[in-house]
Amino acid sequence: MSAPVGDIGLIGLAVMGQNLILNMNDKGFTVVAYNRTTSKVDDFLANEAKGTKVQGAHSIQELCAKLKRPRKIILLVKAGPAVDSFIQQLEPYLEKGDIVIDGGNSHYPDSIRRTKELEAKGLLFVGSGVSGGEEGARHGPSLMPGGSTAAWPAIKEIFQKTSAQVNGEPCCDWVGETGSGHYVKMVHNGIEYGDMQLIAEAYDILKRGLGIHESEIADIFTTWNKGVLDSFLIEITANILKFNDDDGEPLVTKILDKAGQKGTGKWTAIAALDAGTAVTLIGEAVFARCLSAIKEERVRASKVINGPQREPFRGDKQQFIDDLEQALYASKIISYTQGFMLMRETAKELEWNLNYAGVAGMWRGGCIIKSVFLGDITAAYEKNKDLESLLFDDFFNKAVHKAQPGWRRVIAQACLWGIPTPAFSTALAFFDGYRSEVVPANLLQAQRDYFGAHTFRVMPGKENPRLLKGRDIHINWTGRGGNVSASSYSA
Ligand code: NBP
Repeated sequence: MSAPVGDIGLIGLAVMGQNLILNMNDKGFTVVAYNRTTSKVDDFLANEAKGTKVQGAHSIQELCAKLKRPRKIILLVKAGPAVDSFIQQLEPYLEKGDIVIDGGNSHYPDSIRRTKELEAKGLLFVGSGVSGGEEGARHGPSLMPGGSTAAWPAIKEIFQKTSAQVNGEPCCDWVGETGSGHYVKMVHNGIEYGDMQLIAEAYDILKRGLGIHESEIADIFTTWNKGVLDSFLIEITANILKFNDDDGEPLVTKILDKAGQKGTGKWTAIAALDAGTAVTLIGEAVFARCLSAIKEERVRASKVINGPQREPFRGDKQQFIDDLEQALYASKIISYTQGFMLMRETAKELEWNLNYAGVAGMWRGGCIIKSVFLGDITAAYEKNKDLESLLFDDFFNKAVHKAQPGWRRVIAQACLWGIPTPAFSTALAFFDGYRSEVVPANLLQAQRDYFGAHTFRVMPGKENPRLLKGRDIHINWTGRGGNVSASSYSA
């Protein structure tokens, strides 16, 4: 057999796989393509890949034989058992130091497991987030690789050349250990849910609150896209709002208000609950989709439950629109603050050394949440890699302070109108909770001790012989209960 020529192999010739192969080919790499249904290999070579350097393989053995060492093989197949099945099929043909990369939307616990299993066999595993859909895969996605750290030098050039570039910098860097690449991709998807929900709430306020027509709202979004909100999602929102149906009506007004979801936002919300981190905005964004999904019930409710009489807006309209821009910006800062808090908490628990500046950099281009704003997050973490929260960074601290008055006015007005703003409101509630030295959890602790003898700790400075510092204290609140505290029952 002739000497191996392939720089990298790719399994899975559906939309993502085919486009990523053509992208890697454009960047000068020789890719060997394989698919379970092997007729798709021939179709691909005869059509989309015609005239390129792409090689085909009709068996796993042939694929492995055609690759230079260490072998690098990307799987772009349906997440789940198909990934494990291919890893199993590959193993007999791989050698020590070869690298298996899963570029699908796998759940991070699977990537943690796969890294451990392959490393135990002398192989390397990378779980890489790939974002940007078909377009990104073809012209430059955001790539978020993590897993066996020893694999990075071998795949770095291919990954960084294939990814999107912003100001000459690749939207790809090493994320960290084991499942961290897929973890970061999951948080990215959750943040995408949050960004989309915030934009939808701004649209609702402009439409139902101020009574502005879609074409004019499109102009507002176009203006916002030139400022701090400059991002792909704001840009496409303006385009969507301008798009009319054949009768001249904005097409968006004819789309059923029932949102779907594939579950990655839900994964993020569940991960946040598991980590005990208040990622409230993504949670609300997921719940807003759930509420949208019960359309028929909402229609029935709308007939029997009244809200406030919606008064026409009598204030300064342009000022309110500027306030709304600031509300959107501040809420977005909170959402990213929460997302990074979650990654930090999980990294601590799983002992990952996450590259936070790199994570924000990877999201700057090639993906749905790409924005100028992410450059500011990169700068914040470059200044201080151990930043506790974005709100401690000077730039973001000033930004939320500036946005605060308008943010509050918008939410207050939306409440008076009866227009729901779950994402805006939860962001402000988090902000007010986060900046509160004292929250009413003292009363919660008292209640827990009263009904369940769960004990509490004394507030610094309030100690006395009954309330001793550093002790779990139980009080006999009623004089009827005993003095024994609980160790298992919790509420
Ligand atoms: P699909 O997710 O539709 O997967 C199609 C590929 O999986 C085909 O190669 C198919 O082989 C293979 N496959 C299936 Br389906 N079941 C299999 C099994 N049991 N054993 C072996 N192979 C199996 O493709 P995609 O939309 O290109 O996405 C690929 C991955 O990238 C997925 O994990 C997806 O979640 C992720 N992703 C997709 C996007 C996007 O915008 N589409 C974006 C980012 C990430 P066959 O041809 O023989 O049926």
